[in-house]
Amino acid sequence: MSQHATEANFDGLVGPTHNYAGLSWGNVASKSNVAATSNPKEAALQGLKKMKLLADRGFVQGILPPHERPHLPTLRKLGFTGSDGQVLSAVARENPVLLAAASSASCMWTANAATVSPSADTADHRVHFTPANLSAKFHRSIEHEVTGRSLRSIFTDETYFAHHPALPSGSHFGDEGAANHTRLCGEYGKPGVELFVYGQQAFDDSAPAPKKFPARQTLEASRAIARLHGLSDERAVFAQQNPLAIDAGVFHNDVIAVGNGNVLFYHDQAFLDEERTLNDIRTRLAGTELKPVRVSSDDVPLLDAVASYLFNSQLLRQSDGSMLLAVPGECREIASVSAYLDKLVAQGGPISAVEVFDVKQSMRNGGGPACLRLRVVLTDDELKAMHDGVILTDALYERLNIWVEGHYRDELSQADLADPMLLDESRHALDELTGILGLGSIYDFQR
Ligand code: SUG
Repeated sequence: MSQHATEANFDGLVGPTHNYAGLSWGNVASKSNVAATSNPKEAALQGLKKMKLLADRGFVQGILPPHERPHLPTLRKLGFTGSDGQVLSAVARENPVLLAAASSASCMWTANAATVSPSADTADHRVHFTPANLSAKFHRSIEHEVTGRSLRSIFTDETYFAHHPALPSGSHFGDEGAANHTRLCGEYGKPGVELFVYGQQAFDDSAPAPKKFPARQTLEASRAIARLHGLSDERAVFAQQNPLAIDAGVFHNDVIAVGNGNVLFYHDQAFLDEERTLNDIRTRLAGTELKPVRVSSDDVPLLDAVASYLFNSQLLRQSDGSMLLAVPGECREIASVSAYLDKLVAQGGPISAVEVFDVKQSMRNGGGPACLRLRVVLTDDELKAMHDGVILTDALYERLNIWVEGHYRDELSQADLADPMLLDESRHALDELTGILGLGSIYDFQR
């Protein structure tokens, strides 16, 4: 028995401490913009505008709130003591990079918030959520607890929703969430195939692995998520990412591939074994024809794909069944990619339209349109059961624009992170936000 279901996108609202700290080795944009001055206000408004444009086109658009940053409880766990102001000045003096890590607004990239399996795929027919442990980077490893709280306060009803804690931390079970997870299907409400892409096998030293940059997702983590979510062998495919792509800056699979419905848009360098990956999907998609849209290196060299974030576009199924590709503005600045996009639309394949979004503030840290959203497929009953205060309406959009204008700075440097006023401003802003979104007390400072 299947029910009508919808794909909802939950975007991370950019937090007041959005900054460029160069924290992500292997993520080219993060490293190349280290110590640039950021504009948190513009970043948040760019994100909201993307959400609004998609909501106006009829897509269900939700919001996940930013986290409390700088995160004083983390700094206290690491031995800093005294008042909040004393903690901030001590860490700024002793280890400014640690202060930046505890201040990162990185939870905005909600493609890394969790892995979500729709109820049509799971053994108990509930929607399953596992926040990603994000073990590969310290600044991201402190996200999963509050992410879990947010998800539980939005998807509370246990009749419909099941929540798991993040996997054990440590590199063996490194898990980066939906950025390495793609669901392919016919109709959203019918059972689909969940493609888990991993960078390396943690317990097998002899298996292929990247040589230069870290592989953040392990096969062992992907398998654990599939087990926890109750996915049978018919519902899950595990494929290794091409190590060469990781070494070229593809730190998540969503920088080189994106799928939706029966369409998989990917670069010829995405997978270690392309043929097997496609075959494994096809055999499980019984009754639904997979439509691969393969981009060759001749059309778009791997480095152009990384620089433009072509594959970090959102692939959205429109009401008439055609696919819209929501690309970052950088795609129109790189000649090979721009020419490819024109060809893509002209050739009359499954992707019929391209729309450009300006998310430059996020892009400078390696986060494109697809990084900024977590997809959750929900049946009509599940949609009714979730907390609707986080769904973007015209009124909420207006309210959040005013909230950003009132609380956010338009300039933030690394030195500013030690300013105790910034901590105060952020806490005030977030306290008001949980009220606006009706989320209850999800932050440590509220407890
Ligand atoms: O984890 N950047 C993020 C970007 C995440 C992009 N997400 C997806 N591809 N789904 C990361 O590397 C940079 C922060 C800094 O350097 O200040 C950062 O965390």
